[in-house]
Amino acid sequence: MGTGLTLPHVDGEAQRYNLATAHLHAAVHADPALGGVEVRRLDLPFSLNAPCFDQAVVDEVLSTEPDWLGLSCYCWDLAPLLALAARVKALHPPIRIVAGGPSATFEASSLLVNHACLDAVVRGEGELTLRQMLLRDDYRGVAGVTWRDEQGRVVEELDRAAADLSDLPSPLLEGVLTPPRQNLMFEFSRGCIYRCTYCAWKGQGPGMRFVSDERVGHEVGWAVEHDYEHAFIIDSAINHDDSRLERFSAQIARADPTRHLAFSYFVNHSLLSKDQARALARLRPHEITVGLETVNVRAARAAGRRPVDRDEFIRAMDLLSEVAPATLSIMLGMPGDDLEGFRSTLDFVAEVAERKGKPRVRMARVHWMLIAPGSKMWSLADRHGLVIAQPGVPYVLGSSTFSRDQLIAALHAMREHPRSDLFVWEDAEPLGMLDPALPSMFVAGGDHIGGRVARQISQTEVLQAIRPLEPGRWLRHEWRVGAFEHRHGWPVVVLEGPGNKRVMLQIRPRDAEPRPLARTRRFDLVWLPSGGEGPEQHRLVKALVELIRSNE
Ligand code: B12
Ligand SMILES: C[S@@+](CC[C@H](N)C(=O)[O-])C[C@H]1O[C@@H](n2cnc3c(N)ncnc32)[C@H](O)[C@@H]1O
Ligand code: SF4
Repeated sequence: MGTGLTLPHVDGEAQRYNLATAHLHAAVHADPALGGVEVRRLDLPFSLNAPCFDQAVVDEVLSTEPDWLGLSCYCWDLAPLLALAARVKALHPPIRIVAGGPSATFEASSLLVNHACLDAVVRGEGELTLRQMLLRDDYRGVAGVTWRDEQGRVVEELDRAAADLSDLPSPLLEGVLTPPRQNLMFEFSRGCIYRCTYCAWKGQGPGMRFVSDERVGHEVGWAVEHDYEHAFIIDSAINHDDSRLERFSAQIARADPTRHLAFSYFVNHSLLSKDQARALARLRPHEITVGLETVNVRAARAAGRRPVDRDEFIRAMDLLSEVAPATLSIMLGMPGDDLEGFRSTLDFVAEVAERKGKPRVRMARVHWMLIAPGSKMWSLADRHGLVIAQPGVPYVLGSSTFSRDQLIAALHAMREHPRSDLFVWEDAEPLGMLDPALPSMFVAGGDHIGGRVARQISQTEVLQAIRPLEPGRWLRHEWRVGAFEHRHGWPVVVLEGPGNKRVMLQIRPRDAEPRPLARTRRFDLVWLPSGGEGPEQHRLVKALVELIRSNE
């Protein structure tokens, strides 16, 4: 089969990448029956400030000569991806364009009705569906797919049963993904035991599924071998199941006996026990996030969550403090919440933080409420008088209990709170939607959209930074400067050595990175993996950093 499949994913910012397309790539790669399918994942530069793709991107997609184009759609990139798809289809009509991801899953029919460029939408998990489509070289009749027939009618195939995660290959172990050093993500389970009304986190099917214990060990082993220092476990929480947590932490301890890797993950406070804390203590902690969300009973009820029992929460934080101080996460603008309720939540965070003994709270991340399409709250929006931002990220800009003015007052309450030092504001975007003067008052500090706006760095700036080096120039021991490359929107200086050895040093704007290899007056320098990082590469990268410093 000579099928080419191109999966564009967008990553115009610091360390982001699309994990979904890596999973899909791995699934195709590991299937011997799909040996003839060539998958190309394209990293498309994209900025949330100017969410569109230019002609160069269209050309890049077409240059891969794909038979299929797969779009991985989230609320922040759905519109630009659809516009891109329309242009690609116009220039190359035989291509079959398939959309997937959370922002396609729950709007499959309307997307097909409104976007003639789309041939099909894959609902939910994509690995098995995509494999089957490629095997048949057709989307018709494949479970999990919605498509449009020749008469323009939308056909919805049956839902696909959730996959057994032990049947799905790992993108890391399959060799199709080498994440940026600062952003290794592990997915050890899918699903959640809860059904918060505002969440569409794997809205399909109940319960949770886990990868095998061996897979946990192998992926952690891979990360240690590749000298990663940090991993983010994206699971809804890692302590939903006692015996699973016990086995899981034992696997990690075996695979990383020197605790080289630090972990960031979510825990569910209502399940924390002494035994769980002991199991968690085996993992070197980086950031342990606990969803407090709100202490307002009405808001919790509207969210479908059990109202927080303050004493129980405090006991859980006491236990967790033996492992590490937690990051609490709370939300602003929850349906049913109001200014007073939000203030009480801020006060409760401060109360927990001020408990004597080991520090309980590292910080509290404050998220601006958004209502995911496909969630229950999406269909209850009118009942709660929700004003939802559209298009793009569906932020709540007001509700029947929390007016727009009160939301602004809540921002001030946070800033003027005696423990304002605890609160890290995550989302800059909705501020400008409420009042154009607000963004300058509040700096978004989290790693979400607002915190990171990519400054472009030109080739001239790079040439100046590394002068007198330039592409083509020979160095000692048969090394030379290769052509500049671009990753995630920023330039990479490449050194090429004998035997295909490479050194890749990325130049990012200063303070774009939490922990770069080196920070100079103007830049954050990030050493990208290139398959071999021996002593020779260490020396070269160090010399490059020194050169950039001395040129400044
Ligand atoms: C990791 C993660 C992040 C990371 C990285 C995000 C990134 N840029 O990739 C961080 C922390 C930065 C983040 C931030 C945000 N996130 Co987030 N995040 C996730 C999380 C936990 C995992 C996503 C993931 O990679 N999963 C693993 C892959 C394998 O699963 P998947 O994405 O579902 O993909 C499968 C299918 O959807 C399908 N599929 C996907 N693409 C395609 C394409 C094709 C062609 C096919 C056939 C199938 C297919 O197949 C895949 C494999 O089965 C999800 C929740 C979840 N567990 O899904 C939320 C989630 C994606 N995030 C969400 C949101 C809203 C946000 C924020 C806007 C929140 C905020 N308030 O700031 C920000 C903004 C992101 C940005 N652009 O900057 C929502 C998205 C809702 C939507 N409809 O788009 C989710 C679903 C959580 C939720 N509340 O429901 N997030
Ligand atoms: C991405 S979730 C993952 C952790 C965990 N599964 C949870 O929800 O408790 C981390 C935090 O994001 C916030 N969050 C979740 N859904 C949200 C939504 N729809 N709008 C705004 N913030 C949200 C909550 O504060 C939550 O604790
Ligand atoms: S918001 Fe978090 S806890 Fe609630 S259902 Fe979604 S993943 Fe689970």
